[in-house]
Amino acid sequence: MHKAGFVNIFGKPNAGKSTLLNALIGEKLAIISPKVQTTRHRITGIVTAPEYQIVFSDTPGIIDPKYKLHEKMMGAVKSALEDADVALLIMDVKDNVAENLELFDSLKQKASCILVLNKMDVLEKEPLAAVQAQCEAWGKAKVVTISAVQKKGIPELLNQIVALLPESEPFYPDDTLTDKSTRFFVGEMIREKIFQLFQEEIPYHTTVVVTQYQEKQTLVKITAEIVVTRETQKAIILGEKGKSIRQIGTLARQDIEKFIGQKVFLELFVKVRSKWRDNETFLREYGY
Ligand code: GDP
Ligand code: K
Ligand code: MG
Repeated sequence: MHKAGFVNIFGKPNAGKSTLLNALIGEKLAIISPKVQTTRHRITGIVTAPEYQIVFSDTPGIIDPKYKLHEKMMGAVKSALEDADVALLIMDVKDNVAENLELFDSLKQKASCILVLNKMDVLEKEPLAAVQAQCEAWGKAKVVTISAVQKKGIPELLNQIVALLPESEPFYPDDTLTDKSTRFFVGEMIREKIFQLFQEEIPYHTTVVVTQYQEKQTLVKITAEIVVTRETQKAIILGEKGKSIRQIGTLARQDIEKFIGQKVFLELFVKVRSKWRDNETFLREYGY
């Protein structure tokens, strides 16, 4: 009997959803940062074994929308809520348990749920046992404790997921890793560097568009635009004598080369589009 299904990851910002997706897939598909709202899309990663296929989706953290981009982000969460066969409800073990359980209750998820307690590496044994007991008492999901960063508890989590999967033929050919394009991941890797290098509002006013992706004989030539909302932000992204944008370029290029397994020539430009986060046309053009 072959099993297959959609397994979607939900939780508060910074619970470790994207880190978990990468740990489950064994590849860095989703970008990670200590900042909230790093993930803006629903990102799919596919695990295929002889007996099963799991189509995982990482989702943006659940928030109250403040601008149109936020609405699109919560739209991605909603679609994932609707098509889940199994929902992974993930929380940081150090976060307020009651608050998380209340959030999970509010999702009114009809699929089978697994409550994933993440970041076990940051808690001592006894407080961790107390959190586990509180979550077991909730009674609405199996509880699995993991460390996504240290890849602890992942095989056990996979076993629990497979046990809940419906009987089905696979949805994708067995060598498929994701449904997003290489261009998409290239843009995300550049965006990740901006989340990691810049403070305060800059990352939240920024998006990245890959405008050229050309495979040459010995390398791939990539051009991308970093879009911001103000001239002052452009100046900060560029940095003194272009120092900051060179740093973004160097770090992003290393990640992209690792991802596609080829040498990369990366050219970056900065563009000001004052209201892109609230403009339907720009949002669509930028892939939201
Ligand atoms: P998301 O917003 O839910 O997608 O969370 P991320 O995957 O982007 O992670 C948010 C932060 O938590 C990052 O700084 C991660 O490195 C960190 N993090 C994720 N998983 C773990 C874990 O198992 N242990 C610890 N100590 N940190 C983690
Ligand atoms: K994050
Ligand atoms: Mg994320």
